[in-house]
Amino acid sequence: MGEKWVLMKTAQTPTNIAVIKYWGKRDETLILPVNDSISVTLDPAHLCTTTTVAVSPAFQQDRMWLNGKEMSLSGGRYQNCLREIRKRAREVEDKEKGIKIEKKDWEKLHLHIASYNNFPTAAGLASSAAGFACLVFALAKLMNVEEDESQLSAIARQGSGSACRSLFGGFVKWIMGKEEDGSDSLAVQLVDEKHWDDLFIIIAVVSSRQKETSSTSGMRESVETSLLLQHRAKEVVPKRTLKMEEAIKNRDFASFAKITCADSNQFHAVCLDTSPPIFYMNDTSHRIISHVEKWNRSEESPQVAYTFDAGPNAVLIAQNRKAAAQLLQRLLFSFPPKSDTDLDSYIIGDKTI
Ligand code: 2P0
Repeated sequence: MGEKWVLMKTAQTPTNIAVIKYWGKRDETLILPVNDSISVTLDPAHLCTTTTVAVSPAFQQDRMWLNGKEMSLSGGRYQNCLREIRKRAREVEDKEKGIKIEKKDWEKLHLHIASYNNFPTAAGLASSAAGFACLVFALAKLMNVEEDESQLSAIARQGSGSACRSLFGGFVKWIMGKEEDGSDSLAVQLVDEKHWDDLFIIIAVVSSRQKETSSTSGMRESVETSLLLQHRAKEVVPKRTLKMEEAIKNRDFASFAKITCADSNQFHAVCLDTSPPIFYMNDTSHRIISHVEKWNRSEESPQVAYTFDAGPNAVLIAQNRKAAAQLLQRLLFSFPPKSDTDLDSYIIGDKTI
């Protein structure tokens, strides 16, 4: 091998929004959850991470830049992902460039990684989900890894739990698994993105500031102190997951909305049941919930589902385009952006208003 070449691959991965939430680990190092979760992957054009990975004999060490700023790769999560993917690297040949990397070369070659998010990092918009999924997928392409998306999801999971669900489009289930080594804790696609394509998602960015309690430490405290979490993981989620799968399969929006809202509310109840309590939602988030609940009750069947992750931003899933237009009209009237309602903006498809 000469010293002058660089081989690169780029991947783009959308974020996902859980409709049955993951909250709590049974193994912190392997990132094994206490319950199954289900999510919807957003359209790849929006809220996504783009990652370019490069390899060259000229690189002296592994390095990574996030949104143009260099960051450390020394953390266990990055190291675990890099180790697992390197283990599976195979021979790569680019005849045009005259490059041949043998399987054994990957151990001594270093990587440069450049990653961009097109949405606020760590504001409860699941940036780590898209980030680790994209990193693992891009590296798998670069290193000619044979494993399928589900097997790759078990590697992405070791970067960030929710990342395993971003390897697929459509609706995705993260099966918690039973094995101690985590080999069966992986994501599977329930239905693809075409199955229910009239759903319309609007995100109300209540605040784009960084959240105070990270998901990782928040869920650790919940596992240690919340009795509600135990009940949720053992009794509630197993039944709810089956009902949600049924609702998704049948495109039954009424049932889908009911379960989605209930699960978001229970996740935030677990946060309140944690000692000391964790407050991810704020007054504006609560007012959005009241507004949607009131509207849904005034109609024959629910028009919109809401769900909130580890932050105050509302993810609103409308039944169809017409419901989304009505929702937007209502939101803009009651929660105008950049006003004293403390709401930053709305993200609708590829537009921010
Ligand atoms: C989810 N969240 O299912 C839940 C709902 C936030 C609320 O997954 O420690 O960033 O990296 O595994 O994946 C956020 O947790 O946590 C999350 P780690 P992650 O989407």
